[in-house]
Amino acid sequence: MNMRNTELFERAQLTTPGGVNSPVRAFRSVGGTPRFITRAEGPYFWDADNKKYIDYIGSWGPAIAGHAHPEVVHAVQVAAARGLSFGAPTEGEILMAEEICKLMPSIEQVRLVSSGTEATMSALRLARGATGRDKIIKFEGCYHGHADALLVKAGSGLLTLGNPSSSGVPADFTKHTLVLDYNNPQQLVDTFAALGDQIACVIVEPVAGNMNLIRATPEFLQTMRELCTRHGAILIFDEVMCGFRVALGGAQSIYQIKPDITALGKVIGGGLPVAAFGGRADLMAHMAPLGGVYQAGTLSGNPVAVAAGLTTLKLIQADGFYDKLSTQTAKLANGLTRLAKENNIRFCADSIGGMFGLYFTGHVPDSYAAMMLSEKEKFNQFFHLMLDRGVYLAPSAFEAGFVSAQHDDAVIAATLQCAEQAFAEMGQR
Ligand code: HOZ
Repeated sequence: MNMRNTELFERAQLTTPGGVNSPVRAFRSVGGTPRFITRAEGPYFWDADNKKYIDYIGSWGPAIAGHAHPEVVHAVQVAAARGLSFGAPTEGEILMAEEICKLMPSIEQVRLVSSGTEATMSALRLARGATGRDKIIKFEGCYHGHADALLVKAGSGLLTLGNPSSSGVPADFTKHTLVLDYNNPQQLVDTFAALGDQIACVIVEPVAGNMNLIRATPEFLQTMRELCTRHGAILIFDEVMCGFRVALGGAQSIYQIKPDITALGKVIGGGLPVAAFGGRADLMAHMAPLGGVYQAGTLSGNPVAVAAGLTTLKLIQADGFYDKLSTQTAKLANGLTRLAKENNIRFCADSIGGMFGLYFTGHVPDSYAAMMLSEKEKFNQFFHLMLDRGVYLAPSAFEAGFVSAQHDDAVIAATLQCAEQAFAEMGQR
């Protein structure tokens, strides 16, 4: 049992810090041996010991159509056969930009990059360049990639290590970063009243997915929008995680709020490295080569990655795609809630589109502080009981989960059967 995973993990640690290339994968927060994945198909993946799992991270969001979707794989093969990377423009990049602008009308122009970190980092530079101001506002528990200025009281992998800020970031680099509480509109009002003419931008995950799933209240986002407009600050929605996940038009379509800039990633690459930032054309005109805000990348708009992304964007526009995705995700969240209740476990769950949150608390949390009240040990127990039974949840109590279009009724039922046993065992402890 778990022989080859253990062997690979030991070997990986000799040449890679912590044995992983992204901290949350190390299982530090939940304990145990990370699974080394050998292949994936639809809603499943298999580890190095050939154990099959129902996968609920979907590569942390991108695998919305299911793993190794035949159309995506075919598009990648065709593109790869034509050449892997040119460092010169391609028509695919235009198609991708047109598709993004069509699906998210707040985006009039878009620049493709390779990772969510690049997208948010560049969006920040653009906001500062366009306003000539330095200060930025972010919110506790929101994670916007690992650029220095944003790695303050952040979420995601930092929380699995128990420290929401990173060492190696000079205080001088974050002295312009103001960190406020998520879902606290009054704090925003007060901060803008004091510093409004110095604030370049507010950056927010409109549906947070890096301190587990937490919904913004409409009032919070509306206040933010109004204050940014009134004070000439730029509103950046970081929809790297929730964009094309919670709805076809992203969280901004649900809340009906138009950000000035949006950062995207994950789904738009369909499993390959594509991310983007875009927004108002007058703002995007500040980007080089038109304007003075510099940003560049050898693999930006890579033709193979764009082919995967374009095909995925086509698949998610199929009739009823999001209705089905939301229904399946809600079935999972509701089923888990019911089973936990039957076993007297303090637990609740929430879902939006294909994203879900599991909380070992009495109420669905609405902030980082509320999320911290969740019983982490209970989550860890549940995680391992499910993992043993072949269900792979995010290996951290602070990450959202993801359902794909291939998680049909049979897959959800199999998951709930495992959960029934897991909760029953937890109830007996
Ligand atoms: N930052 C990702 C989760 N929010 C994790 C990325 C990964 O480990 O692949």
